[in-house]
Amino acid sequence: MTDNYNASNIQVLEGLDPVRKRPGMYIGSTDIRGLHHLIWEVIDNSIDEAMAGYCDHIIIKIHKDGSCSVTDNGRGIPVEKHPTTGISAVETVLTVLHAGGKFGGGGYKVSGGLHGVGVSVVNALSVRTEVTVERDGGKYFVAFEKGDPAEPLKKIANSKKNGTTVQFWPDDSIFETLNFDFKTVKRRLREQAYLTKGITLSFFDERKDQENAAQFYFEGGIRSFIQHLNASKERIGPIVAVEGDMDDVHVEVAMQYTQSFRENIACFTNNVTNPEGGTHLTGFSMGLTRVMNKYARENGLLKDKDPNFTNEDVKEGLTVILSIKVPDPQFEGQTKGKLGNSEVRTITDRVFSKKFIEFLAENPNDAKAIVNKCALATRARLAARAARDTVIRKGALDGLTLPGKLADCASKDPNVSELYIVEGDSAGGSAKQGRDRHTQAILPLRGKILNTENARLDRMLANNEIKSLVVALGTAIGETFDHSKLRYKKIVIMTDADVDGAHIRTLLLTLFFRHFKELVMNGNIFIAQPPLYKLQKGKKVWYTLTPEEKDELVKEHDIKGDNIQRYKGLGEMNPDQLWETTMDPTTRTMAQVTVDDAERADHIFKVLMGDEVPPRRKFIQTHASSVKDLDV
Ligand code: 0RA
Repeated sequence: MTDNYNASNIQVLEGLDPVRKRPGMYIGSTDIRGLHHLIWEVIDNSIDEAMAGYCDHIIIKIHKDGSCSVTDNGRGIPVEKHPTTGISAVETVLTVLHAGGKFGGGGYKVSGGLHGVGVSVVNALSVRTEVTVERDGGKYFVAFEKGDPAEPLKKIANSKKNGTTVQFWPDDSIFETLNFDFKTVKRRLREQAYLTKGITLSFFDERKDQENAAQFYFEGGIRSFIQHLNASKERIGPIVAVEGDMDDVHVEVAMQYTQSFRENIACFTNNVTNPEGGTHLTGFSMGLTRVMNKYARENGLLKDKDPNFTNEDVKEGLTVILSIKVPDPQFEGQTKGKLGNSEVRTITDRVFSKKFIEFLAENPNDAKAIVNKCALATRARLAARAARDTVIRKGALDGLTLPGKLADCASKDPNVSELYIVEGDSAGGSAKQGRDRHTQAILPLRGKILNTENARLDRMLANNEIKSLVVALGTAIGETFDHSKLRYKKIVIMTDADVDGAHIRTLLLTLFFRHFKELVMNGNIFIAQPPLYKLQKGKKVWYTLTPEEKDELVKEHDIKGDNIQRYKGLGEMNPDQLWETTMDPTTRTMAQVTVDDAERADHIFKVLMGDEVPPRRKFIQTHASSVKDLDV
């Protein structure tokens, strides 16, 4: 136990007013994602307590009244008075921005980093927050409203236990929705349970009639995570799991090769995902490539004439969980999704390489299987490059010749330019006439495009629809991809609101996700939302996106049958209508495509693009796409 850790370790920084004024600054947004951020924040605090070794069970409840509570069996937040503020430590932690055990040293060795805005932010954004602490032989209670003290801390009972419960009621004047999503929370808890070996996470959703509950405990930690991720794949060799410490940094890696073409690497720092990787990933990749080449050469598996494996070759088909714990994480990148600590590169490389070399030496048969897989990747890469070079030599990707059917915009400034990818020639025609020629380019696609889920580059570039798109984007593709050459800041997928349209949209999303992931990560991809209905009464016209909206308007304005038109496709709209309803930047609604979670996206794309038809159909019908609504 850390006896010398008490109320004086908690530093005082700032009040809570700014949080209610600009919630987005603290939790990203006030939509469903921001709402979930509140739960993550509270859970992260308990997980921190678990990582510090004081807690092994966390119970998360969504209550009937929409509130959420998180209970842990940790030490309990200290309840004695704080020397500078004169209020208790628990009240300080809840009412002062950035106050918490993590700040000021001497507290936890590591903490969640990105999400570490502090539980005070949750308090500020909730109409009520109640905290119950059990420690020092007592049970204590304190309550807040919108971040302000409501009921002072008092002892309410004796207790021999230790632990903390935080229950909060999110503020409906701040959040667009208060409806926590069972599946989102469950997915997060599963992930956290994998990352924190030996912890039990219990989840109860009491809102529904039928009980919704889940419990996670993984003895194997990230090794179990790999097992889960590779469950439906053809595996090569066993799961390799290594772990070690260096200079206060703890490194854990679990990995396994599969027959797939793709790499699937998830990185975490202090249990927070780093979708954009960072120095730990660089260190791991460098170590992996170097060790593989050395082993293959020393054991005659690579001959003198053979070129070295590239980084890409050794990662093909590899599933990896890379999880590190570092005392002072620095995050970079637009979305703070990338670890920046430079010392972590060498540390990850050394810790991983040392253990991986031992594994190869002790398991020669597995080593051979893995090296053979890499050699196969090299051959495939060289063949694909040769094929692509031929394609390029024939002028296919000649950046200078934009495809004939592209109606480009006049502006050459990517920041104001938009590319509309439109299903079918007739809709393409309407879009060309209706658009703002200065900023909007139109690329009509004929029919279905190639499914790129499992296609190699050479085959993709042999497909005319894809080739046109790649040339229009300007970024090139594969190794030569260059985001700075993107010709349009917004790329808008505009397809019909029927099953065929959904299919084409999915094929395009697969293409972007698999081969232009940076565009998705950067928020360049959008989905147009053409209306389903046109209603008319006298001179008044309404367009609606959903049947529900239509029904409401029909009732409200007493509109009779003849004046309701249902659009079956974009082609039915004349150019003016298409402009007015779907393309006019001042009135249109578009959905921005985001990748929330690489694992989830990987799964979704597998379901959508794999060979099994029933799950795909069901998915398309229920979700349409993984998008977030956004007025642009
Ligand atoms: C600071 C110091 C100590 C515990 C905590 C914070 C703590 C915070 C949370 C938030 C949720 N659950 C928590 N559990 C513990 C402990 C100081 C000591 O006992 O020496």
